[in-house]
Amino acid sequence: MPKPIPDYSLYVITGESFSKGRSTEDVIRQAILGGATVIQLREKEYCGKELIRVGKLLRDMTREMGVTFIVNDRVDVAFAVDADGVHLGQDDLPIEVARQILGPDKIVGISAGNMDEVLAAQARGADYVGLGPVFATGTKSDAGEAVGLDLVKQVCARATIPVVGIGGIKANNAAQVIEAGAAGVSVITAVVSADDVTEAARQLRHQIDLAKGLK
Ligand code: TZP
Ligand code: MG
Repeated sequence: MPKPIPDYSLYVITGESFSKGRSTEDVIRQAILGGATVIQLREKEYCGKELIRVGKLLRDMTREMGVTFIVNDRVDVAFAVDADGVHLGQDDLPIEVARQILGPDKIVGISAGNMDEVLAAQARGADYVGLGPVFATGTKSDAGEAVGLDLVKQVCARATIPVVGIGGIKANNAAQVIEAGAAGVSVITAVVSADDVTEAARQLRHQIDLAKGLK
């Protein structure tokens, strides 16, 4: 049986430093209740031990609540906590190596900032690409210039794997990213920094579902 393609509609990434003192566990539970479909553990400051602790918590929670769980950067952590997959950067382990370690049933995604990176990723067997930053963002200091909706459109027209937009996406511009052809939107601050995390996720999900013609 071919590997099922997850619903990438609302892909929420953790960010403890943007979470206003709330625990990642609480924030992510609220995000899932609001309609997040994928959760990614991304905590650049955590040591391995901390990643495993939080990774196990999120693995159990996402499994119970029926959403996909991805670990950023660390193939070893993804393997150890039995995540659904890993999200790689351009300088992380090669896609083929991550696949070898995790096995054929796991998801291997990668960040891309231009058409060449997207085409290379799909040729190497990536399951999806995170394309961005679509809009300007202050969340990732080295994110680079915004790539804009035109590139999202061009990439989505050529890519054969799902494209998830990332960077500066909020409830008021998420629909444009979906209309450009993206399978979903990926956000940090629009959800984890919101005073009401569940409501923020719900509003984003509403815009995404409307843009997909699901509502
Ligand atoms: N990669 C490209 S932009 C970005 C990452 C991790 C940050 C996204 O954060 P926000 O707050 O949704 O703009
Ligand atoms: Mg990375």
